[in-house]
Amino acid sequence: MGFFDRFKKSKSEKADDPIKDQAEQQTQPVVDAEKAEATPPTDPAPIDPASVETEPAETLSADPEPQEDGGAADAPQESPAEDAPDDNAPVADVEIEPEEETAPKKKSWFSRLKDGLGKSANKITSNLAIFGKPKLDANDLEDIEDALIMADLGVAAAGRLAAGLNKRDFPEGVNQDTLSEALAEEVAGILAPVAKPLAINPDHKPHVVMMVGVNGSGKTTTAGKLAEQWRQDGLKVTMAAADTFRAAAVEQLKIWGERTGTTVISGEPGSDAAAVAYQAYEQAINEKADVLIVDTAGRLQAKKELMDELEKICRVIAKKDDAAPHDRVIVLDGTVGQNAISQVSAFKETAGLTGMIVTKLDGSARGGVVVALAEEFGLPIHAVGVGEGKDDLDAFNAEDFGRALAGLGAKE
Ligand SMILES: Nc1nc2c(ncn2[C@@H]2O[C@H](COP(=O)(O)OP(=O)(O)OP(=O)(O)O)[C@@H](O)[C@H]2O)c(=O)[nH]1
Ligand SMILES: [Mg+2]
Repeated sequence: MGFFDRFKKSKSEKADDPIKDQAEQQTQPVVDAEKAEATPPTDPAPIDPASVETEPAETLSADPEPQEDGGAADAPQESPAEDAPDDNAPVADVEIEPEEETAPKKKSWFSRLKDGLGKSANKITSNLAIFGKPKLDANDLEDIEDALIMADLGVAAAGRLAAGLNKRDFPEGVNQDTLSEALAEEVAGILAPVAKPLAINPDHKPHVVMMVGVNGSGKTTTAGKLAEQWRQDGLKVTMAAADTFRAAAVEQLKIWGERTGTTVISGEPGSDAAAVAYQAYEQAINEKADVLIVDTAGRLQAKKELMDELEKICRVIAKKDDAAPHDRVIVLDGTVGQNAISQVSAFKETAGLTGMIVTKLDGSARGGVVVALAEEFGLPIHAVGVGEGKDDLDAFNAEDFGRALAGLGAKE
């Protein structure tokens, strides 16, 4: 059973469980770096055993080394995109599904994706009111292209989609339905080559997945969601808290570790992120973990020294296995629109990205950017996030996305 099917199945069985409530739930022990059999890396400064965290991080409330990019941490939800438009749905305003007691049944994955992309779909379909024509003319095509650009699909993809529509016959004439169906198919055609689930290679023990991205894009939450998914697959998952800038980041990952039954390895806030990642890798190897997820700190793509740190993490991890980190996944906030393009460009250069995950598509008016990303980079899109719960991540499905973006129902 594939990622998508499995999630469809599991979603109907499970209720949402926002992380905010998790702190109150019973906790499971978390393994600290202290327990790792540490062979300090030669490249980064080795972790001083005395600095390795032995106490719960609640005492460490201040940022030992505040992030220069202003990404600090207390406001991770804020979009870093300066050009984000007013119609962005702030995370705080996103309606979270009610708890189990009040939610008799969770919506299907497709309905949630369709709801999430509803604003983008409206932007497109409200501009496609073409009725009763036998075929599309040049003006129609121009209007369609404009509507797609306004819905964040980007100039290149919009042009390609309009050209694709231009080549089509409409035996039943052009109307809202036939045009939406055709558009959904054209969009799916662009997305299909990049819709690739994040596959764990069993020959890698562990398979190392590094999460990167700008502040607040959803890295830690997505790490937790992936841990849950892989744990459900029967894999042994370890997570490394390589966001050492702030104590709250470590705590946040530990909560995800508790709620997903996953080991979390952390160093002391302020310690060298590369050293923590290396030590976690060693421990994961020793414990025969199947997957190691390395959660890194958010960083603005323009800050060179912070981007250099990512290179260092990769370099140090590669000392154990040339091919590691095996996946370097950028997590993108789906509400930032075209800014996602420049984020991918910068991180691709520094971290050698292997794939993307787009979050916060619930309530984003800018989900069309996923098509622009596919057209621009051709990098795999592994999954999309539509909520804060541990089950709110699913494999990226080109056909579903195309239909939801065109405002259509699921394919029968
Ligand atoms: N609505 C919604 N919220 C999400 C989604 N993914 C993450 N969030 C929320 O976005 C906020 C930021 O998520 P984090 O996972 O902390 O982001 P991050 O990239 O780790 O942030 P930094 O470590 O500060 O860079 C949190 O409030 C998450 O609950 C999603 O798919 N939908
Ligand atoms: Mg984080």
